[in-house]
Amino acid sequence: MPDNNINAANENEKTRSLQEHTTDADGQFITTNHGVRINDDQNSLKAGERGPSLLEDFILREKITHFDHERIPERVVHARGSAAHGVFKLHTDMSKYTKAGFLTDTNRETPVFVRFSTVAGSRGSTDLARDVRGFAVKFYTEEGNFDLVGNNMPVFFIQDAMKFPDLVHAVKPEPHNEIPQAASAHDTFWDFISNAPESAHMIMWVMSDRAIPRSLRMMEGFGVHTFRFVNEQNKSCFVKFHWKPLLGVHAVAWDEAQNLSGKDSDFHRRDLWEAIENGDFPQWEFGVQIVPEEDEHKYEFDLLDPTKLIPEELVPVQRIGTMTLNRNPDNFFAETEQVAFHVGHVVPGIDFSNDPLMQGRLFSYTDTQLIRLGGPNFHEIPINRPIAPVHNNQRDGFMRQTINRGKTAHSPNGMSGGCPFQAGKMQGGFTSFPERISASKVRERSESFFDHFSQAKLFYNSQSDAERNHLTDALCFELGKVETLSIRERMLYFLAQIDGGLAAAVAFSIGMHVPKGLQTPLNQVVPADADQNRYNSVVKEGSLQKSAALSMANGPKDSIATRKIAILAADGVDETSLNAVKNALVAAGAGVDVIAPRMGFINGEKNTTVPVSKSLMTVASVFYDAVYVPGGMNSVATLEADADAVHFLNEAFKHCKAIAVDTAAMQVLKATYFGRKLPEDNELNTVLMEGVIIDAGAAVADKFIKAIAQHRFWDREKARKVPA
Ligand code: HDD
Repeated sequence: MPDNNINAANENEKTRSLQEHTTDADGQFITTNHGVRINDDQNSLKAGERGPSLLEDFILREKITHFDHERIPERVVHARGSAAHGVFKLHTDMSKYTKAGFLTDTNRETPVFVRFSTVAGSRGSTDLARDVRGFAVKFYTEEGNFDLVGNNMPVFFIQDAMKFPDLVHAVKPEPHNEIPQAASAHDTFWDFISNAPESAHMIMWVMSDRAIPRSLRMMEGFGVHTFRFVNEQNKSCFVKFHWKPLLGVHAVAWDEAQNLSGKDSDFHRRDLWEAIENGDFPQWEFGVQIVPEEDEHKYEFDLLDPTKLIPEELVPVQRIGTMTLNRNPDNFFAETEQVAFHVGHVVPGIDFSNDPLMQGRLFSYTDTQLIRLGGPNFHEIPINRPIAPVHNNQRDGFMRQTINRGKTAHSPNGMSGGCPFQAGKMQGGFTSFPERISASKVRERSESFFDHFSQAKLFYNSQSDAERNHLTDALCFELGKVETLSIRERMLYFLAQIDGGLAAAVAFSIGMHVPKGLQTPLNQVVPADADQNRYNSVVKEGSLQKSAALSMANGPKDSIATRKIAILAADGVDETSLNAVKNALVAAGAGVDVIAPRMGFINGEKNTTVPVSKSLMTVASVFYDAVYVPGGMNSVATLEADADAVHFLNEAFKHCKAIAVDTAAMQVLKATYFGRKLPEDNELNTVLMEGVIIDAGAAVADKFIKAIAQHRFWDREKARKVPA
């Protein structure tokens, strides 16, 4: 087959393998699982119309039995998730570093399946929890599946997999009463953290707005660990993987997140689904940071320590390809729920490092699939099947689907001519990088892992003022919910190692003082490896003080593509302005909803009808990125008197969103908390009214579009006076 056909064929291969297992009931008769047509699926078999049901009713028994067994255990972590199919297209050949085909052949398109998730909550929990987001990508490459099982944060809480069950037990709902769901704001989590100074850097990330993304489409992704690339000459280098979203990295406000959790706990899932249905395919650039093998010990941190990142100022991220998510799953359970990722799914050209967190993960993922998916044949579930052919002597087990022909299931064999053959290096067989190791067997952690606070400081110092305020507020919220005083105290001591001002601000909010030393000797409650000395690690001289890449404020802000804009209107609206602004927003790539007190249609002041997308009863400003109020005397009079409409604007203002108001709709603005102050309050006008655009008719559109592209006007929070 010519080369270009191979790519198309492979891309189709995955779709075909899924389609072979897809059924569509259109125009079909209902049958039992064994293919017998059913003539009545609504009534059980009874002895007489009013008599008892009969045991012989195999149709009833099959239906109920299958139903009784519908649930499988949810993932022990990352239970709540949403996924999509897509394609990865390489644009920069990486053969200098790796022999992985999907990273060397720029003509290939590699099918992918990506699952995003929260970590702590159960399967039905809210999308908007303050949490890390999982970002797991399965590449169906021609040489087998490569899973990049990462997160939207580049570091992790702990350095050794040995501590993972403790971390997870601590963050999950407390065992006695199973409270709280999908939240880290409780005693056990902070008890663990306060005793694990290695988590300092990750805590900065989790308390930052990265933990409350605006959209799954607007998150970065990271492979977290240092991996190895291995090229054809068997030369290796270290590599960190990155995903950079083309839509930029954006977050919601914490108050908004909490509000959304009640109003639409599927907010992220819906957003991803709808974007793909609308053809607004989310895209990420795939990036790599390459570190030559000889530079392994060049940095102040250890490349094997998963609580550290490599600042982009030290090693730039090279963008090498683009991932596009272009198809929603057909069936949530079959695909999103049954997909099984594993850090150990690598292909020739990619290898592991000795990061002790990664090493533990190499065991955990297959083990968890065995219990979650019920046996060793989960690789046969359509979503997990590679497009590369599978041949080996593994056999049988629960739910085996492959029908292996022939007499042999052993190797070496003569009976089958030695098949399946081992693939030598020239035939693409996987060979582990022959890293030289000479060491004693110890349960120890390397000294090079002991600096816990330098990068926590780096992160904190790299944030914009607004981001730092949000991070501080998040800690005040979380520790404010902690009931045990000694935990709060330890946390204040912990925070003081990162930034004195941060610790003082949190201490003030939770009504305590930052302790000078630790009141509770840690070695009484935790093993020696968390002793007080480890809290006192010093930022090394000459360290990088700031890294621009760590702040979301530095991201691109030049597009309103796929943003959701609300237009508030009622009967009598000035439809000319409404349509002009709406058309301009749509032309710039945004989605627009006309929202009115009731659904159906409203009449414009020129007597044309305007279709209504949603009623004020069913939506809220938290579903939108910005809001516009056109003129029209009757519409304005109605909205001014409508508490929901006024609340909509107040809330949008509180959450620092762009707001546009026609000069003919000033009455509505005046009915709001912030608009009431307009005429006399100049101090508010400058900072706080940034992002509030007042103009006549279509003239609003240009300024409004520029404002929406800014995402948020966080400076408004300085006043902290806005109720909503
Ligand atoms: Fe994990 C799931 C990411 C550390 C054990 N993990 C899971 C998922 C993601 C991550 C994205 C969900 C995959 C999906 O969508 O199905 N995990 C991470 C990252 C880590 C990490 C980025 C640190 C860098 N994980 C980690 C450790 C262990 C595990 C240290 C155990 C030693 N993770 C699991 C698991 C899960 C899992 C128990 C639960 C469900 C699953 O694997 O399939 O095996």
